[in-house]
This record gives sequence, structure tokens and C-alpha cells, in this order.
Amino acid sequence: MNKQARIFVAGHRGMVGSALVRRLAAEGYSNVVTRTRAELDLTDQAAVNRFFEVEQIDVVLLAAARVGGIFANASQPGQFIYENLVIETNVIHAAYRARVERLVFFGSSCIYPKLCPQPIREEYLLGSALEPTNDAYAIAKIAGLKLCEAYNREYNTQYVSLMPTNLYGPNDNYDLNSSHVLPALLRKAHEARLDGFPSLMVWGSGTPRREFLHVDDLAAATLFVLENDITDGLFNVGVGEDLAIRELAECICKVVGFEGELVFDASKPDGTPRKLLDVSRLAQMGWRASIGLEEGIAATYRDFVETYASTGAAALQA
Ligand code: GFB
Repeated sequence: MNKQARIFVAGHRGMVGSALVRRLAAEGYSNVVTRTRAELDLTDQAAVNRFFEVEQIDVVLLAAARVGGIFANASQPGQFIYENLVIETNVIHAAYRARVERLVFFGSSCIYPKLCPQPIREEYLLGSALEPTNDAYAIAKIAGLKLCEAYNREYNTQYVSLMPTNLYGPNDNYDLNSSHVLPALLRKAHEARLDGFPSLMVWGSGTPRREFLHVDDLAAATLFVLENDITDGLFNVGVGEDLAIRELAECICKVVGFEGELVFDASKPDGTPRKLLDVSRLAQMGWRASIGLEEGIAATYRDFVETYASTGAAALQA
């Protein structure tokens, strides 16, 4: 891909978008275009059309989305389905109208059925019913990847969909009501250690299994797709290994240095029992994740401590 290409990173302040911006800068891409929400509201169709008409974008990285952990998904399904459908529809259609050739759409492994055979291959999509705690979000993400497929078929665009497993890394959301498990436990373990608490509360039974990918690996996979001229299709992006939530909690406590006890809150939902991605499709093309879980958590914790120290606990609620 041309280093002068005008690359629009939609959602550049989020965890995925900011990782993409860092990676593009490190690789020497000099024309990265970003807009804050105040500058461009992606749910406003007319504004999105105008933006694409004037900006001469070559490549879109569509990382703007309403995202959240199990509780946020389960309690705000209307916002999750509406905002994601509108953002995807506006950006993908406006990009096509403005003759943007290449686009990468980011989804999530929760698009696959709740009780999917493991590890999950891309072709298991729509094989059976979704996990109810996140079916609204999953339907929106399935619609996004289907938009890409349909536009490629009908209009010869080159729109690719990447389905990352559960992500973590810098610029994650640490608000305990809306965050995912990894940042939530990192924060809880940190505060429990500082405050000298004897125990740490983990939601659910601790038995569901999850796979975790550092967001810098997702950014690397995205550049791999763009630079190797992969122009069509759906690709899982993960590490190919998972662990139980209890094991994740133990690993986080080790990194943070919290030595108290884990307590499990059975009133909170477990969600899908397991979602381990089969990552062989991208691996066969030559890409693999490189950041190990403990190493990635340690780096994320250092970043968290710096943010926490400079902004304080209250700012992390935002
Ligand atoms: O990361 P998480 O919120 O999302 O939860 P999902 C994963 C597992 O960790 C669940 C447990 O079994 C939670 O009950 N867990 C334990 C916790 N302690 C905590 C905690 O303090 N906070 C949170 N949040 N969980 C989401 C989907 O599913 O993952 C989305 O709802 C999306 O659609 C995203 O796909 C990646 O992995 O269950």
C-alpha cells in the first residue's frame, strides 16, 4: 500500500483506532485522517456523505463502534444495535459512493453462535442461535460484514472484515459497569492492593473461557491485510489459545501483585461458555499474533498505572 495513501481511521480515540494510528505512524504512513465525534458525527448520514465527498479518502479503517462488556451489552441492547448499524451503514455506503476502494471493517468474535464448535472457523457464522447477552451487538456486526460482502459482489469494492477475539491494551475502558473483563479485573486488583482489601470480586462462575488479543497485534494484522493486498473476505484475528476467567483473574493478580482471595459473584452472567477462534485462515497467509498474554497484561498495567496516577480513579469512569 502506498505510504501516501489517505487513510481515514474512524474511531481513532478508541482502543482499536488509537492502536491503528500508532501503528500507521510507526510504519511511515503520512496521510492518516481522523475526526473527533464533535467534528464528524458518524451517525449523521448527511455529514458522513459530505466528509467523503470532500476528503478524497483512499482507505477506510472502520473502528468506530459502540462497544462494551457483558453488562453494558445486556442492559443497553437498543443503543448497541442502533448505533452500530447506523455507523456501519453510513460509513460503508458513503465510502462506496466516494469510490473508496479499500475498507477494513472490525467486528467481534461474538458474531458466532453461542454454542459453536471450537475452535471457531469463519464458516460457522449463522449456523445456530447467538448468545443472548450480546445478540443485538452481534446482529449489528453481522450486518456490517454482510454489507462489505454484498458491496464487493455488486460494486467490486475491496472491503474486508476482521473479527478479533476479546481485545485489551492501552486506551481501554476502565469503567466497571461498561468495561470488559480484563480491564475491570486489572482495575479491581489494583485498587484492592492499594486499599489492602482481603478479596477481589469476579463476576459469574469463573469457568467461561475467553481468548485475549493485545490490540497492537490487531493493528499489526490490519497492516498485514492491507500490505498483502487481501481485498475480500472474513478473517478471525486471535491468538489461538484461551483460558478460564478464573485463570485470567489469577494472572492479573500476579501481574498487579495482589495476593488476596478471589470471590465469585454468581448473580452476574457468565455469557457464552467458550469462544476460541480458529486463526488458521490468516496464519496460512502468513500472519500470527506475537504478544503473549502475561507480557501484554504487564504492559497494559504499566499504561493503566500511568493514566490512573495522572488522572485519578474518577476520570476512569468516563
Ligand atoms: O469481557 P466480558 O464483559 O464480555 O466478560 P464477553 C467475559 C467474562 O468475564 C464473563 C466475566 O463471563 C463475565 O461474567 N467477568 C468476571 C467479568 N469479572 C468481570 C468483571 O468485573 N467485568 C466484566 N465485564 N466481566 C462481550 C460481549 O462478551 O465481549 C460483546 O458482550 C463483545 O458483544 C465483547 O463481543 C468482546 O466476552 O462475555
